Amino acid sequence: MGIKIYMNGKWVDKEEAKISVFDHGLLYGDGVFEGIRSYDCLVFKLKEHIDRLYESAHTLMLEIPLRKEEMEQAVLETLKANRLRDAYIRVVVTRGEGDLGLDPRKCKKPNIFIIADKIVLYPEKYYREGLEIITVPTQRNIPEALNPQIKSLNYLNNILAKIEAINCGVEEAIMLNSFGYVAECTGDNIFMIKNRLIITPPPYAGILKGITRAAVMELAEKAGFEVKETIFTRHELYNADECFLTGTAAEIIPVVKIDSRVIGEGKPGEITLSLMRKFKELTKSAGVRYSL
Ligand code: PXG
Repeated sequence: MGIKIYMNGKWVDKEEAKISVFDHGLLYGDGVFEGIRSYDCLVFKLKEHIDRLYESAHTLMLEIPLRKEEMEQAVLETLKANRLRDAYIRVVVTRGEGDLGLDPRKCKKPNIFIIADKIVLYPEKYYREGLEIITVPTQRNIPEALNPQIKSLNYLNNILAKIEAINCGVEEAIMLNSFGYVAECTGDNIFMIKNRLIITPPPYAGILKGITRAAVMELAEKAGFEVKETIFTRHELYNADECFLTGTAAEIIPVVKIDSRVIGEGKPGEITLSLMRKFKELTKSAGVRYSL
C-alpha cells in the first residue's frame, strides 16, 4: 500500500495526487508551503507552522479555503492515514488552475495538498563530525523585493545557492545579503558562538524567521546563555568558537569548516552539543499529539 496524500479534503493514493499544468503554483511559483516534523506522534510547533503558512498566504492574497483548525486537523489526519510516528510533513497551497497569464483572479480555487512521509534524515556523520560549508556567489534575494517571510513556491534563489555549494563538493551554502553580511543557508538559519555569546542574524538581514531558530533561541536563553540578533560578517564567522545551522529538516547541525577556515577546534562545539541535546528533549516532550 502506497502513501495517502491529502488533496483538497480527500485522501488519495500517490498516483492519483495530481495537479493541473495550468496551476499557477507550477506556472509561476504562485503558492505557499510549510515543512513540519513529527516526533513519536507529537507534531513539533504545529501552530507556529500553520500561522506562518496563513501569514504567507495572506500577504499573497491567497485565501485558504480552510480555517486554521481545519488545516491542523488535516495535517493530523494525514499522519494517521499513513500510520506515521515520525514524519516529515509538507503542506502546500497553490493559487490553483488559471490561464496562461499571471492574473491570479483567473484562479478560482486554490489547491491544497499535504504529503506526510518518512523523514529522510541527514547522515549521522554530519551531527557527529560537523559540516563543512562555503559562502556562494548567489546572494539572498533583497527583502525589499521579495520578503523572505513569505515561504513561497519560488525557491530558485536558494536552489541556485545550493547548486553552487554542490558544485564545490559541499552540502550547504552560506548566503550573504546584498550588503555582504551573513544571512542564512539555503534551507537553514545560521548561528555562531563567540565567548559563550550566541549570535544569529536579525530578520532585517533578509532571513526567514525559522521556527527551529526561535525554539533554539528560547532553549539557549532558558539555559542561561545570552542570545543576540545582530549583523555579522564572514570574518567574524571564521573566527567564531562554534557555528551551527537550524531548520525543521536538519534540527541543529554543527558546522566545523567555512570557506576552508577551521571553526574553533574543528569539531562540534560544547555549547552546540548541549543545545542539540536540549532540542532533542524538546521534540520528545512538546507538540500536538495524535494517536495511530
Ligand atoms: N531559512 C530558509 C530560507 C528556509 O527555507 C529555514 C531557514 C528554517 O526554518 P524552519 O522554520 O524550518 O526552522 C528554512 C526552512 C526542507 C526545506 O525540506 C525546508 C525549507 C525550505 C525548503 C525545504 O528541509 N525551509
